Amino acid sequence: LSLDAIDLQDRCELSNRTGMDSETLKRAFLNNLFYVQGKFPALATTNDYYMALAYTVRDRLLQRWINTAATYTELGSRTVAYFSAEFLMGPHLGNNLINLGIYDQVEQGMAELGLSLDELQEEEEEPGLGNGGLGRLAACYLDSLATLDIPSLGYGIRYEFGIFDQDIRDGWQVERTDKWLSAGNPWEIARPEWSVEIKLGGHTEHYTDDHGNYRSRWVPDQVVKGIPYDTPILGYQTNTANTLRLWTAEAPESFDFRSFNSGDYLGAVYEKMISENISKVLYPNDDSSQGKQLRLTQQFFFVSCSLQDMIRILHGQNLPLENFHKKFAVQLNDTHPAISVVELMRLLIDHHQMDWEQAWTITHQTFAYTNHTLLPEALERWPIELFGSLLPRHLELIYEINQRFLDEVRIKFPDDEERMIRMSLIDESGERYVRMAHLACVGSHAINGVAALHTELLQKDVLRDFYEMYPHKFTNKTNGVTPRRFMVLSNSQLSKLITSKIGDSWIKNLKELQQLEQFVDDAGFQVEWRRIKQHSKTELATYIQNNNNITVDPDSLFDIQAKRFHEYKRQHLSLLHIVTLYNRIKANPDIEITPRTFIFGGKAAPGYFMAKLIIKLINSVGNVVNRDPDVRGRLKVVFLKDYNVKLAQRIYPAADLSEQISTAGKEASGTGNMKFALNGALTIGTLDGANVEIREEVGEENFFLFGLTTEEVYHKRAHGYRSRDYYHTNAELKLAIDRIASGFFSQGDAELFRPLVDDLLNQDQYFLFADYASYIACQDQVAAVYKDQTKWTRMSILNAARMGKFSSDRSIEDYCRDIWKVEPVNVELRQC
Ligand code: B1H
Repeated sequence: LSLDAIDLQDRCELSNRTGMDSETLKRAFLNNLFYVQGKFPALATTNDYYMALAYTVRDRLLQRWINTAATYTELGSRTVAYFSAEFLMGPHLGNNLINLGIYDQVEQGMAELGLSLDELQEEEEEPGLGNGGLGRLAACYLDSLATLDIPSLGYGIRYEFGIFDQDIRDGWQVERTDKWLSAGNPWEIARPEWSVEIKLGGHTEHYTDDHGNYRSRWVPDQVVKGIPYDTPILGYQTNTANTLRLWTAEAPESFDFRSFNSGDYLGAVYEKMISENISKVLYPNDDSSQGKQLRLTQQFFFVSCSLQDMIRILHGQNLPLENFHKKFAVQLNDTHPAISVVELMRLLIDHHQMDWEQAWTITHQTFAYTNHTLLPEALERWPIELFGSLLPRHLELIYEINQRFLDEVRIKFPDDEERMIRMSLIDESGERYVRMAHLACVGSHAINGVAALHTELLQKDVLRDFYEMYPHKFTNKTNGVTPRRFMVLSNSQLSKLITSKIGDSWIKNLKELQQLEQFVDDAGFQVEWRRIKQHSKTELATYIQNNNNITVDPDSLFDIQAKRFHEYKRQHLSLLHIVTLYNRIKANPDIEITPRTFIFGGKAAPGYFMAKLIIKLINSVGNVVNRDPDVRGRLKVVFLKDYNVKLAQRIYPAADLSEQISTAGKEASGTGNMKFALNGALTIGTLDGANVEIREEVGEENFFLFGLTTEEVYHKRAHGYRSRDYYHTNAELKLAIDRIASGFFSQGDAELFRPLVDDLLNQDQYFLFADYASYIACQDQVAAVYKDQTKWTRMSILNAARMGKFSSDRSIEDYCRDIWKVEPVNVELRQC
């Protein structure tokens, strides 16, 4: 017997590892239960069954994965590398079943074995390697890249602890570590043979080489090893399976040896521990940067691993280094991987003896930068001291890049010293900092925002100087979401209804949803649409009963805000609405009111006091409102703990109303807004982020708009905004604030919420008071429309039907065409 003695195809069939019919799948599943889990049914746990099924699915992925890799290697295909510190993938099992096209077979097969596929999916610990929108966007983009057959790699960090698990105790958020790997991860394969070494710290040396050239080298004082773990990313109804490659940090063996020989055993173990800290934990801040050395180390670690890996791939395909930018298009997901620009320069110049000009041409043609935020606190800057002590060679290179860049600025804008100071890669206004956004702009050939309004504001404001310098680099790329996970998988009933009417090609071409418009006045279709929404609401109601022990009425309006907690997102504006409705009932218990269930979900950064206080206030208000007999169950307030991808998939289908109420000019895009509307929720929202485009698409008559515009916010801020004036002139607002301040919701404790109340009365930097009246009036209108179920259903159908633009497939097509210049590559199944 030799390796190629048996025909490869025979080998697959013999081993039952590729067949997709229900009988073969069942047999493979039982095989895996025996040979992988070492269990038989009498002793098997739910986790054993989950693992057996996961391996059954993985075998089917591997066949496609190997074919994909073989195809790309042979063709030397141009490849997108998506660099991101976060990938918020969500559970893999269900999504892979959908993309393989075997969900229904497997569900049936499991049922025949007496198992519930839902329960097995519930068993999967999701990889929460991201905070919120930015990480989830990266995951949606990987799905779309594979679905569109674009050769691509996701590069990031395999955090041992992802985003913390959230518990609620006495109404407060409590964090628990996320041990997502503890039951093993059947979806990844370690590739220790492709490990790379990373240098850190130390100093630089300068010398003249044999050819008389002036050269530099980096003498580090620490070396760590990066080990890649690969996860296949299968596209929908295609053979393309791309790779998500995440790096784990370990101490190199050689390092242990050195200390061993010197007898310092404990020292060696300590070094090992320090090295392994690098990929230990995800920083849990969304939309704000923490200037910690470990964070910069993480960024440099995964970027250097990835670039070295790409050079290995290039060499493996016998391509010269000069072709780096032809082989690879690298997208920088915000500035977290922006150090790439300098690291690639260093690798080309110091390791591969390239001259500066050529290295720079390759580098800036390789990278493109996506900005995700306008918030000043999220713009990354590193103190020069810290930066230089960790990356001494990179600091030298940054000075050089900066000098050449400022020379360019001087030529384009002579005698404009102010501009040079503003644009420098180094902030010298006080303590000196490296400005990562400036580095990303200078080192990239393309710069984009994530919604039309956001890109416009970047050009007018945050990156204005760079826009004036390089107008050709700027484009908008409005975010999108994958309809596979957020419709087909999570809302199967609605998906099946849609498919029964217009066929299933909308799943790959979301614009086709528009065809639903022909059924908008079809009474039978409306009934079905409503029945499915009602079904999803009932399921969520059961979840709430089980998890919160609160009974909610599925006939009430489900008003949902699910996203990270941040003052700019204004969860507390919704709270002011709740308290206002409650006050109306207390003043007049028989008042006519549309029954509502207010549902909140989301995590606060552990160090963000105000966000945590808002969570506490929601729970405190809920405790009072939910129990007050005067309310007669017409209002319910629910905080769903531990909002994550899994829970999001339950929530979107059950929403009637989607709260997208950030202060205008603050939310770069939002993507939850898209998932809600796609699932037939109506939006109440401000003219912020992608809300603007959603409203344009669904029609202003199908969108509940309120609040100040960005310009009005700017204007008010510039002319001295005084929130207290609104408090004194709006009686309902005053009553709501007074109730909170009085301790009414905190058992008489008037201190508890004082920081929040004081901030609103004295600062209110997010303009809640200025938007309050408009918000309440808009909510009253929502309540009135909801009473007309036919009208509401019509609006709901039109929302879903007009969401085609917001598929991540459309976003990815835009990136491919305008930025990456990359074409699809068809993968055929040849072998396994
Ligand atoms: C977004 C972040 C972010 N913008 C820093 N910025 C982080 C910044 O760990 N950090 O240091 C983590 C995340 N996240 C979000 O990106 C925007 O707020 C959303 O509006 C947008 O939809 C999303 C995707 O573009």
